[in-house]
Amino acid sequence: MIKPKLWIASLLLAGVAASCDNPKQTSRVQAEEGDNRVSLADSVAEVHLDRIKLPENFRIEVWAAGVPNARSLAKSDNGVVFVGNRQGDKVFALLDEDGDGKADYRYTLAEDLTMPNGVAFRNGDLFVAEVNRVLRFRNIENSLANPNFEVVYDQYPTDKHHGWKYIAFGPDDKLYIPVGAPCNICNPEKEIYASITRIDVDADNIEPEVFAHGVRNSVGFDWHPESNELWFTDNGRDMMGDDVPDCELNHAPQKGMHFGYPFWHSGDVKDPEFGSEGRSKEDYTKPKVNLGAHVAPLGMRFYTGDMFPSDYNNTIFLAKHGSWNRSTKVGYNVSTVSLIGTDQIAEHQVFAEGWLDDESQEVWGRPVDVLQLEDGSLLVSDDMANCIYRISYQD
Ligand SMILES: [Ca+2]
Ligand SMILES: [Ca+2]
Repeated sequence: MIKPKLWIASLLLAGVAASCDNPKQTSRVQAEEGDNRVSLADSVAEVHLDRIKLPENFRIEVWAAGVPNARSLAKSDNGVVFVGNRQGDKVFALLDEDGDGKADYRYTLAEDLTMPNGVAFRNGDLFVAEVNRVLRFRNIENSLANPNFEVVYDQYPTDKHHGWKYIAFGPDDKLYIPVGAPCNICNPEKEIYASITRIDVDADNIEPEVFAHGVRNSVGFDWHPESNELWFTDNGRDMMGDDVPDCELNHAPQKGMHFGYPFWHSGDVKDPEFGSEGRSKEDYTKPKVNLGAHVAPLGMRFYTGDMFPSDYNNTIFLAKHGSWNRSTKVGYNVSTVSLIGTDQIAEHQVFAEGWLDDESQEVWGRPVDVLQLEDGSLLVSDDMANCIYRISYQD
């Protein structure tokens, strides 16, 4: 009989051996040929990676070039990466078949969709959110070359203003779907606007339930790995000047909280048009972090991988897409927010920057979403440079 200690040691050895054979993210899905498949072998991204500044021992490479308007990211259990579009009309699947840390194939899963920005994967199925519809691609890993979808729900508002959606499954197995305010600033009558909703995708009669109120336009969220509580980014209103109000990182530990829009912004900025219609600022939930005005925080995820130094455990990585209406551009980076425990903020800082040249104001790329691969490296999508980066760490 093997002694327990030896038994554990042999398990560990087996783990090490497996990770040596397979040092990077390998997709365990076969790259079937199909009319909707293109090879990415010769795709080149117009990027300036030499300008990207990262903390010591981190490295950035292009993981996939030739991904038009690459927006939200999701990953299947077996390593297929899905990519949504906002300005485009397509949804893509990317496959790194040989596991060398670069995607080899791109499948177009659907086209002629309306702002299919949101992607989420659960139990073998891919879910895609357009402006008013949620689509389901069953058994997607085995149907990349001949994908089919069914419409799960099509009764979300059709407003395109802030109508593109980020989606993700919560710990409660419900699909969380924001509905942005259909304007820069307004107080819509219908409760569903300026909210984060959730639906049970398997219900017979789907009825969105409002989970969080007073959210202007969230395009990124995740649940803390230990508390299982929701954290989300929110984009602040425009036309109040260069520095007001801040975009937000919020924490919603339970259903029914109100985050201030359209009455209060970034905790204590009273809206000049709608502020007097609301209650006092204490009656609304303040942001956990004011992220800066006009930085446009989009995708965010908690880091749970083994590759980065342990300081990064449960740290939030968030993509700042960058300003469009500020006299001097800001954002255009990937930032981190580290926590003490599960709900106190330790630090908010820039992690990767260089897509914007502060001096010349030249911009060559815009981070949109972040996604951790199985090996602990981090993908970052860029809808301007039409590519996906991979950030890795080595001592
Ligand atoms: Ca590859
Ligand atoms: Ca708010």
